[in-house]
Amino acid sequence: MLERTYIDDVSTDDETTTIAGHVHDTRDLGGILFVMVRDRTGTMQAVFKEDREPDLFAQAEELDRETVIQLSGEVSETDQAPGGVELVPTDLTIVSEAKEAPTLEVSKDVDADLSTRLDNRHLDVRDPETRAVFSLRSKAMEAMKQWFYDESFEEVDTPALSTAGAEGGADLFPVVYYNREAYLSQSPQLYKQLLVAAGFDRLFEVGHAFRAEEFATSRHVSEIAMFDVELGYVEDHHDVMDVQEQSLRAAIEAVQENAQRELDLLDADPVLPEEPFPRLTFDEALDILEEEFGHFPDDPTDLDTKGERLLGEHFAEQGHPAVFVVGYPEEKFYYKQNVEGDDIASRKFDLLYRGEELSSGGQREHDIDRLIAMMEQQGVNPENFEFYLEAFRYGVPPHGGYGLGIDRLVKGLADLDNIKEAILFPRDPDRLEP
Ligand code: ATP
Ligand code: AMO
Repeated sequence: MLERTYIDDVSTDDETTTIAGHVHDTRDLGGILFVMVRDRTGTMQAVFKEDREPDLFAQAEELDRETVIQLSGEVSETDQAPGGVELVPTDLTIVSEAKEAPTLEVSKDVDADLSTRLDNRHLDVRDPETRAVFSLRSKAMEAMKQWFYDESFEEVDTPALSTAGAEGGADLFPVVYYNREAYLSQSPQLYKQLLVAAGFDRLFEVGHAFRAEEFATSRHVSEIAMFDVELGYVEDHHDVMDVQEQSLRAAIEAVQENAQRELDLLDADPVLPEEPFPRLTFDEALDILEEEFGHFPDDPTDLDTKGERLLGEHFAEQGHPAVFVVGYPEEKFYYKQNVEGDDIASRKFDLLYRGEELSSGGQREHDIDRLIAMMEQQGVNPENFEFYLEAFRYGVPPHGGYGLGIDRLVKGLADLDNIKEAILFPRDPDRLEP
């Protein structure tokens, strides 16, 4: 490996150090040249003085932005450098020269529109603010996964190619699979349940789900990073919400602890109150929308985008960015519905975070007769789901789970306007590259 210390790890206690990274920017004051070097942890100023090191100065004067260099020298404390430290180099190595000026500004505060940024994503992610989104994302996912490992969940991998869609027949991407048609997975839903039926008990999967939806919103994409969870032996959907709430808290706390630099760069502050997330029924949600806002969703069996936003505003005022809405009517066949004694239509919940749906989940129907009846009622042909139903002919623990949109989570944590900013190479109906 090339010798180097990450910029974030350089301290004034070090007399000398070696850093490596891209030339972020240069400033020539005549006889004194400042070179900002950028690595994935931050930027650091290096100062070259003509009278002290004329050869080195001449070499540094030739540096183009985005050239990769390695610098060794003395670490010096100064109020005048961003970060309070600067490097006085004694050695400069050009590792890889930038052959052209970047077509997208990396170092200047020039806002390109999102589409241009995404077209030039390899340059766009060089921008420290954009880069911070992905370092935040990695830290959030690390913490989230760790919570599940600590709670004795196992990580699984289910196929991305299959013959049936879990979320209904529409919105599937067909692919040519040898001599027949297959589909990209919309959700690992059916496999999660098969595994819990088989005794896996507590599992999670970080995977991709594909939805061929026509959309033009700031919170939909065609390829979604999904954090899926399933657990057995639940009493009801509240056990599932507990897991969702606790793991989200752990992820957000870890981000606040370990990603302060990223949050500062993004000017984001994802706080959660100590009190539990409110859990309101679907009917209560509709009542709030009607009474507080005079709003009636067009489809009375679902919350619309505006309804979610208004509920978000309502609860944000009470200090709650995260709210569960429980008991949506007319849901997919796999949710437990019409349970005797329940005052809700189903045991399905959505978690709204900052006024947008972040996850959906609930308790599943584990009785095969009720499951088949539910499929028939919803116009789903049970014969197409034989591989799934088969598992329910043997013992199946009561179970539940949820799917959380990782991209939406990052959008919320980093306070981004558009979900695509949270994805390195997003896919939408008009974008299949880069
Ligand atoms: P599902 O309801 O299938 O779980 P989802 O997880 O994609 O869908 P959202 O998209 O957040 O959830 O659905 C909530 C609301 O978002 C919908 O009631 C609708 O108002 C809006 N919405 C959903 N899909 C689209 C779309 N393709 N274009 C515009 N708005 C949409
Ligand atoms: P659902 O279809 O609600 O549930 O998806 C779960 C979560 O995935 C995210 N999401 C999306 N994000 C971006 N673009 C999209 N087009 C998109 N569609 C969904 C959302 C959503 O809350 N099988 C169930 C989960 C379960 O019950 O376990 C499912 O897939 O954040």
